[in-house]
Amino acid sequence: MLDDKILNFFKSRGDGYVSGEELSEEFGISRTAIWKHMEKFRDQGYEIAASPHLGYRLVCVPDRLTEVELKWQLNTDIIGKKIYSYNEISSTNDIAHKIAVSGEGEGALVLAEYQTEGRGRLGRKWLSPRSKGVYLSVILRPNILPREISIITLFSSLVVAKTIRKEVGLSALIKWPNDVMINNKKVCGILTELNGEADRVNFVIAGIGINVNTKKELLPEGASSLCEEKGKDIDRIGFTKSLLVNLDKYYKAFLAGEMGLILNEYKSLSAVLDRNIKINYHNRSIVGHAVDVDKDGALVVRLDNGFHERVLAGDVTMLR
Ligand code: BT5
Repeated sequence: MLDDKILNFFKSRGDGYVSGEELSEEFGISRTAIWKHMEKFRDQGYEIAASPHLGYRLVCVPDRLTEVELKWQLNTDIIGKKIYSYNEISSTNDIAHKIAVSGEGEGALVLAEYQTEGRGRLGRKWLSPRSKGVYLSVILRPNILPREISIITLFSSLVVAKTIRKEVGLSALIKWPNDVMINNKKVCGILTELNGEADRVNFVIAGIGINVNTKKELLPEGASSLCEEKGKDIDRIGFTKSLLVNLDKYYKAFLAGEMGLILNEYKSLSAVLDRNIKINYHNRSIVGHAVDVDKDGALVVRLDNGFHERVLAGDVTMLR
């Protein structure tokens, strides 16, 4: 798209000015047409300085997770080769599902500034305040069995925790099976959904919701955001790009059979292991000591009677 090409041309110049003449030669359009593009970019929230002698200069980009911004110098092999970015949709998982059914390939991403029907597990809701969080879904087509789907949630949560640690410098921990926590507050939830048959996976949708610059008042009890915990706003675009790079890295490690390494890293960032916990699942609840997460992503709990129980999904409460 011409708009994207012009924006990328600016970015390749860094802070420098680009003359109207150079732009019109580069893209084969008139200087009036260039001016119209600049007006359009400004309407989209780009700040563009103009000088009669020097030309135009890109001062800053809008805080929007668009394809052109995310793809700029994005160094990934699988994740984000295709990016569908929306201002407002029902749920990124639902749209990713539709796109995958119509044949879209692995690594395609769906992002939204706002979700009207953001979903959690078991019919629960995911609040998605506008332009403050990261709400994304990625289509994956791994060669796994349906019962192995927890692995996708497992490495996705590891990716989120590692990205927060690296980019924001906060001690994020993973609360099995699908939450990332900072200071005991939920900043991220993951919803992994599968399309397939009893013994075959067609595709998996990994949906990730992260509260980035969200104010606490807009979040439920017990939740927080990176900005609230850090005490300052976070660069949403930079953070998301780093998340995509890590997702690419860990997904490739997973495909290469390096589950042992992934699990070790996961365990080192677990908020649950070695704690006394209560798990609710399938209308029952058990109390015990969390001793391990196995290669299928199941939590292994030692019950008070000494027996061990493997749980594949549930809601954990920490006990003293
Ligand atoms: C989750 O479910 O935590 C999975 C959330 C996945 C959201 C992403 S956003 C992109 C993609 N598209 C979607 O439609 N979904 C995915 P669960 O473990 O069931 O937790 C849900 C519970 O978390 C809710 O019942 C609330 O208590 C709480 N919650 C809702 N919104 C929240 C938020 N923004 N931050 C923290 N907690 C929230």
